[in-house]
Amino acid sequence: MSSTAAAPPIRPSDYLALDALLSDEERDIRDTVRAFVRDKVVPNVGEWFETATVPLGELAPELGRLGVLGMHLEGYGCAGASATAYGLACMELEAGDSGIRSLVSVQGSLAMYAIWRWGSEEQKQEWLPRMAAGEAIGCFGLTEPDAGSDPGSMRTRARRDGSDWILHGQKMWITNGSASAVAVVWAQTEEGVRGFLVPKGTKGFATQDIHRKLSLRASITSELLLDDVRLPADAVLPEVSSLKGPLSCLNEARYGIVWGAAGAGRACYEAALEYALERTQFDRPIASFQIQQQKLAEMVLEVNRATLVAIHLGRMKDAGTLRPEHVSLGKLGNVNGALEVARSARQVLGANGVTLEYPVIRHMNNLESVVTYEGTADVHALVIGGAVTGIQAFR
Ligand code: TGC
Ligand code: FAD
Repeated sequence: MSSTAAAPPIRPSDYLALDALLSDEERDIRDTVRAFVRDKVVPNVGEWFETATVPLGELAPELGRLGVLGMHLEGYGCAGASATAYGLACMELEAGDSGIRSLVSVQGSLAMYAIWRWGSEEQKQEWLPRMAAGEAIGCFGLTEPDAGSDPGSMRTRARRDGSDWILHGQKMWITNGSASAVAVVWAQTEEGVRGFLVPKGTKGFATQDIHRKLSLRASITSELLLDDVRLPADAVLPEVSSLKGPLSCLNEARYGIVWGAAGAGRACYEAALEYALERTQFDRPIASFQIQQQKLAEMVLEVNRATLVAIHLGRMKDAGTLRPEHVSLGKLGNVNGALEVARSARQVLGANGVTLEYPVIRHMNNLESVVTYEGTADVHALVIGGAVTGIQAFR
């Protein structure tokens, strides 16, 4: 190996020089979202988390103007960006807070994607432009009190009544629920699982927020109560009548989480590195102690590993070769990895690590939801196990 110029120094913020794997356009998009998060999210999110509020009325239109709502969808006011660009946006949003990435994921990858992929032209025209602009918020109702990992056991039912539908049941743990202008609700019917668009204010439809969460506090989580809700024939998503409908949306959102978790992990690593260099004990910065350096080495390793996986899956998605089993590997590895980084970073910060003055414990607590929603770590392990053994172990 010969070299004429000195190698550039390692950059702690980009150890493996992964920036070089991105195009100029991708870096521009990433930097734009990063600046938004730095200016609008980071200064406020500690307070939102503490008070369990999030100013969705202001944030959603701002995110719409930023172009990240339904960013990877084509037409209807959506940006039509590549999967990799969308992933980079998710990474930056979640480096701010998982709740903000959740808002964007649920809006774009779950509610909007369901309409975009399985809706009628009229439904798309009615909802997608307003949702892309952040003028209408959407939610995605799949989980129920007794049907979480096994959505096929859902009890919410819809039956035909003349040309109308009557929808009855309950959905649980629904992000953005009470703030939504439209709920995408999945229900059993005689024809299989179907999706229904339920506008806010429809008679018989109510929401109730879930309180006392110690995770994802800068995010609204609600129950949806559907008491014989009468809906017109055109409320049903016409193009799907099986569990494939909601599961196809989950593939999109889980893909965003692969990137988002890498962002949350990065934020924790950067906070720990900065703190370790500044904090002095025994007359030396704690970064000079081997035990702390080992923690930082493992953090930077994990953040770079997760980012590489995300970029690879992004390239596969853009090439049309990404499969749900690949997404499961990314979600399982990157969320578990981010949790390890967050827990280790929290220790580096000592007592300061338990306060909201620093981002670490907020990320750590958020990631406890991220590891559970969109398929628990166990569910994704079983998807991967099924793929490598050929034996399905869910039942
Ligand atoms: P199974 O019998 O295997 O399949 C039923 C039908 O679905 C199709 N299918 C898929 N289609 C698209 N993508 C996938 N990943 C798919 N997996 C299966 C399959 O081909 C079949 O189609 P058809 O037409 O033949 O009927 O389904 P199963 O009942 O055995 O379930 C498999 C399992 C366990 C993997 C699935 O149920 C699952 O993923 N469970 C986890 C549930 C989950 O992730 N819920 C998330 C709710 S939403 C949420 O958490 C939002 S959080 C907020 C945020 O994102 O920020
Ligand atoms: P369960 O399915 O009851 O699982 C309990 C435990 O059993 C887990 O450890 C699980 O891994 C394990 N387990 C289950 N089945 C198996 C098996 N076959 N083999 C081995 N272990 C198994 N849902 C929505 O529809 N829309 C939303 O917007 C939404 N937002 C959410 C926001 C937050 C903050 C949270 C926390 C959840 C949200 N969810 C949402 C719900 C989420 O998707 C579910 O919590 C998740 O799918 C798991 O379901 P569960 O909580 O009922 O756990």
